[in-house]
Amino acid sequence: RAITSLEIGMQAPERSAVADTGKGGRILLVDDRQSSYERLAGLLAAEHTVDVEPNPTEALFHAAEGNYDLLIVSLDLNNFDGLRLCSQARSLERTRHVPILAIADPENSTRLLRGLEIGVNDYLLRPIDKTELLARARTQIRRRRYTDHLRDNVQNSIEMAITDALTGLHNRRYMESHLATLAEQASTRGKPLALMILDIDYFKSINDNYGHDAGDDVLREFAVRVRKSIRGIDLACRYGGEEFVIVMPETDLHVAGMVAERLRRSIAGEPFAVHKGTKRIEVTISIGLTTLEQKGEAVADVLKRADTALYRAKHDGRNRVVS
Ligand code: GH3
Ligand code: MG
Ligand code: MG
Ligand code: MG
Repeated sequence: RAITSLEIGMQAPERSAVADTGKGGRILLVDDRQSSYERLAGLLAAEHTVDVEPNPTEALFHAAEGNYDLLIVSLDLNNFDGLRLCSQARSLERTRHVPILAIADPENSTRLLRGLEIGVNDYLLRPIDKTELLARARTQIRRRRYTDHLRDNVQNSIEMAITDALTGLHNRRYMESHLATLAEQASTRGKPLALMILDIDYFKSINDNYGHDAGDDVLREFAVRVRKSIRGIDLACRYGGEEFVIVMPETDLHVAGMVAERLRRSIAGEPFAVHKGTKRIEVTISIGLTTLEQKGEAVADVLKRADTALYRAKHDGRNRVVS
């Protein structure tokens, strides 16, 4: 357990309302010389929350678990190579993005050069000047928050581009970009691949009788039941308005038939709550099911075959699975 700044008698500053100043950060200070870390922690505590860890092996663990904005690492450790700690922090997924500020005695300045090569972001030479320490810490923390923010934005954009907003399932574009890959993998590995198209029966009359919002409720609840029926490696997407596609790798026609039938029953067997649960309506679906027939078969042909099976399911009376 790292020693907290509170334990060495300092007040943790507020985090709120200081976001763009680079203040209010969470700092892990790795230093095993007490006189040094007490002074540094004291200076930093004016603007940040500081945890001190004298044991570098422990420090790596805390850095990975602790969600820090900045690591300050002394390269003058008595019992460990601070550079090694920096390079380990750089190679771990959980600490890769945490900036490192290195501190060294002037006689250890060659280590600083090595540190910069392995990804240390900035450094300070002892004796440490308070203003400079705080300024450099703020700069790194600001940069860290900004790049985190950018990374989150990129993540969100990717997520939005591949997700259907109403149901949270994948969208058609994502399915189409992955189906070919899944089919190729199945072909080269000699494994089966099943694909089904599901279409809600008389969905238009649900909209007509209960309103468009009720229709949306049904689509959302339908997606929940789909998710419960499939495995993590299966790919479920909203293919069109009330039409869905499920791709099941390593699944033959027999097993896929059982999954489809279970799904059909999970829809027909339990009425759907709409209008905030004030009304419950019966819903059924029809499913067209097929598998990849030969190696290298075009996915368009597989989809077409599933669609033909779906058409027959509709024609034969709906609420059924046809393969
Ligand atoms: P079938 O049994 O032959 O499938 O009949 P159906 O009424 O389900 O089929 P049809 O394709 O005629 O109607 C689909 C309807 O789905 C028409 C469209 O207005 C509605 N729809 C499409 N997207 C949405 C949506 O996001 N929300 C709602 N509420 N309705 C939608
Ligand atoms: Mg239709
Ligand atoms: Mg329909
Ligand atoms: Mg339809």
